[in-house]
Formats: sequence, structure tokens, C-alpha cells
Amino acid sequence: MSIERTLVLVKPDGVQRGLTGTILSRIEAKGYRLAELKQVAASRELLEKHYEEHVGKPFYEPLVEFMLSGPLVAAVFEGHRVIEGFRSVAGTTDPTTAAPGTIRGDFGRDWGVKVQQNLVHGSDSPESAEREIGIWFA
Ligand code: DAT
Ligand code: MG
Repeated sequence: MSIERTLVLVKPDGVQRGLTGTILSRIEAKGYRLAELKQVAASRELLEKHYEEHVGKPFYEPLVEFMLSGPLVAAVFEGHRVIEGFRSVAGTTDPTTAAPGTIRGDFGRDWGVKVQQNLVHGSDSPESAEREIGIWFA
């Protein structure tokens, strides 16, 4: 099986709270290789491409607004089964109930807003990883 790649974003809440280094180091400590890294102020156009699967959902507009609210960090990590491995390190979507020991479970909570501010994004399949890496690292 060939080495897999995934797109990881440290979302604006993670950057603003000073958790970028902690988050990236957890992924490296799991054993994945950091292949690309940059801080970005994303445009609406870029975020609309990134989140096209969520168009029309009630949280879509708050999600795009949240992702526009400050700089974020985009990274590519590599390794066998890194897509599912990163999602395991990240924890489930809702940070209130994400398992302790995961990034979302240890550092996230509900802030009473319309979108779950859950610190990180990770691709969910090889196809979405290649699509998303092409968007963020064109
Ligand atoms: P994930 O980021 O775990 O892959 P997703 O792709 O289903 O989750 O959704 C993208 C983001 O949208 C998610 O990280 C936070 C937000 N979100 C998802 N479902 C939500 C909901 N029911 N209410 C509020 N925000 C939500
Ligand atoms: Mg997703």
C-alpha cells in the first residue's frame, strides 16, 4: 500500500488560542511526517471550495464565517493510513463529547455558537485528501 497524505487545518480557534504547536506535535508524536506547512488567511472563495460538500446545511454559513475569522494553519501529513490515524487523534466532530486524549476532547468545548469550533480539520478519504491538498497547496 502506498504512503497516504492528508490535509490538516488548525482552525482559527486553535491558532488564536496558541495551540498550533501542541496540535502539530501530537500528530508528529503519533509518527506522521509533516510534509507541508503554512499559515494562511483564507479567502471566502477558497473556503467555499473546501466546504462544498456542506453547502445548504444549517451550519454552512456560520462555518465559513468562523473559518474567515482569523488566520489558520494548513499542513500536509504523510504516512500509512494517516487519514484515519489523524481523525482518531483529532476525535469526533462535537468537542463536548469527543474522547479525552484527543485534540478536540482535550482542548475543545461548546462556546454556545452555531458552529462547532473544534480546532482542527482532517480529510475524510483519499479522494477528499487529494482534492483538498490541491485547494490549499495549489
Ligand atoms: P468533521 O470536521 O469532523 O469532518 P464535518 O465534515 O461533518 O465534520 O463538518 C465540518 C465542520 O462543520 C465540523 O468540523 C464542524 C461543523 N459542523 C458539523 N456538523 C455540525 C453541526 N451539527 N452543528 C454545528 N456545526 C457543525
Ligand atoms: Mg469533514
